[in-house]
Amino acid sequence: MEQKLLRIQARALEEMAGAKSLEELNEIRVRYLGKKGELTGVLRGMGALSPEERPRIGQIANQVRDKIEEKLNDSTARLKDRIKREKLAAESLDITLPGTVFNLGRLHPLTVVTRRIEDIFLGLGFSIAEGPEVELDYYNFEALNLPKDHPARDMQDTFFITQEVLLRTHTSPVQVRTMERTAPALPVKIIAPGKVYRRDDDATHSPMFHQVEGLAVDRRITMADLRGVLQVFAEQMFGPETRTRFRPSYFPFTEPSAEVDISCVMCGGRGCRTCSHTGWLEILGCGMVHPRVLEMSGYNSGEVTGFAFGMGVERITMLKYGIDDLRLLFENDMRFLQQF
Ligand code: 2NL
Repeated sequence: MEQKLLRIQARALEEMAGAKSLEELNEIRVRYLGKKGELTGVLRGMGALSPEERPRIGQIANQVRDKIEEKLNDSTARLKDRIKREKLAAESLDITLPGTVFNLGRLHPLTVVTRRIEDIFLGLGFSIAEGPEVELDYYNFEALNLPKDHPARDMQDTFFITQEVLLRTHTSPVQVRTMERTAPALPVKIIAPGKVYRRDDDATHSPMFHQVEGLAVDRRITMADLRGVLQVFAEQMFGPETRTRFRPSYFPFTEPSAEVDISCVMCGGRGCRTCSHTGWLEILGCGMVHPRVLEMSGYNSGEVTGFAFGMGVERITMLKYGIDDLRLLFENDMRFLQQF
């Protein structure tokens, strides 16, 4: 009987070693340890043994059962582990790989400054107006008191599409269109930010650049209003210590006209390389809207007045951040852009 038990054990272990699936292992378990299994069969036959033999064979039978059980559990665990590892290896997605690094985007300095300008004028009660970059000669020039033969048209070398269609050289046409739509209602208080185009391309000029123009039309608008608005703008843009000064100038669409300087952002007005030792930096042009411009857009120049101004966003940006070369703003070099 002892021999029989040991042979069963040897055969069970051998079959287990060859098992290739969990199902096979389970079949082996049933075949040896199950209710109708081989080992169970042998144990039933123990009734025929003598009382002296019974405990010894009983002990051997228990050892054989324990051994088979232990090895079965062992094999099952090992097989489960192998199946898991094979499944992982077959997966196309390895979740332990380092993740993809996404670069965070940011706003271009010209966008940052345009938005800052917009915020300041929104705070002063202005609205934002927009219009086409491909314009009619009429809105870009004629309606601004620049007839076809006017020499001041040469001040802004123009990209023409046809005789009457061009790329706007300033955002003034947006303001003309707004006045035309609004007149005779009052007031008009708008800024017009956007791209403008001039046939210029060198170290200090780009054929495409950005402008923000402003316009206020109402009864009794004076140059004092213009002065006050631009002083607030300068302080909010460049700091509360910033001073401004107006110098007489000429634009065909304003009379009188002025150029506005701020005290130098680098030296505070004491004089340095940035301000050519004058203490002042030019930031924009402005004036009182020419009566003919008001009339052409539908306003009675005997009843209403207005002020207007225009600034280059590139110039403001360069002054605000101390950028010394205009071209840096258009090259899209990440080493430059990542500083903002
Ligand atoms: C500059 C000067 C200026 C204006 C723009 C304007 C617009 C209308 C009527 C009258 Cl609709 N004027 N715009 C006035 C004065 C100066 O821009 O140096 N810009 C960069």
